[in-house]
Amino acid sequence: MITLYLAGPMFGLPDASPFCTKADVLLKMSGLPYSTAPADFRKAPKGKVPYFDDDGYRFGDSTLLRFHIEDEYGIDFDKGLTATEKATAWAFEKLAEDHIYWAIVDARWIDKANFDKGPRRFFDGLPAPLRPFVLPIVKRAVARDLRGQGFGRHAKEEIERLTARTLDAISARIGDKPWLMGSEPCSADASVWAMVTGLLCPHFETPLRTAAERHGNLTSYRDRGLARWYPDLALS
Ligand SMILES: N[C@@H](CCC(=O)N[C@@H](CS)C(=O)NCC(=O)O)C(=O)O
Repeated sequence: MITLYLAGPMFGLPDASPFCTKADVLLKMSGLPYSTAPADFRKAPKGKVPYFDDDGYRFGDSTLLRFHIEDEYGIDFDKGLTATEKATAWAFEKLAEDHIYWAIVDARWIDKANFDKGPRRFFDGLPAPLRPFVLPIVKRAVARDLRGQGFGRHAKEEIERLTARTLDAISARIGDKPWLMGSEPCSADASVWAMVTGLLCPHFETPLRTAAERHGNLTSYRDRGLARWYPDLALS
């Protein structure tokens, strides 16, 4: 049986990490039995969350989880999609992961007010005397990753413009359909939904959250996924 190692629910979200949410949604979509456990970064095969164990086979990366479920359990997340539709779904998934994810990281880690009510809480479990040493190290590592990805080199307005264009594209792709590619969720919805829901999180004030809220079909997409996968979660 698969065990999914997660960051855990926080900020009114299914998980503090959109990639953990994506993995959890993929497993819910698969219908396979699975269990969840708190992640320990020191044990993460790739130093990131989520990571997984399937009867002793440990691996990391949410997309590799999808491949593992498809290969080992014969589940087709994209059943009924044409090759062109699958290509479109894949491109939207990777677009969300390259733009929305990093816009979330920027908004939560670099903006001081959001950091104080958000990621700073990840360190609450550390002994207080250690926090002044550990926090700056981790913040520097996140800023370095943002720079490596590219968003960390942009002005705020540039990040907002790039990501707003991505939100426009996702909104246009969904249109008046319930899901990205049609009447049922496909593999890409696990990721796009997790990213959109993370960006729309009411706990954080960001211009991009406001931009996303202007798209009525993105907020109803968020609500549709919550009702389907997390009916007990009150987003606050
Ligand atoms: N490609 C990975 C990305 C996972 C990822 O970036 N996870 C973040 C949390 S949302 C993380 O563990 N960051 C810690 C780090 O980069 O050191 C996946 O799809 O699982």
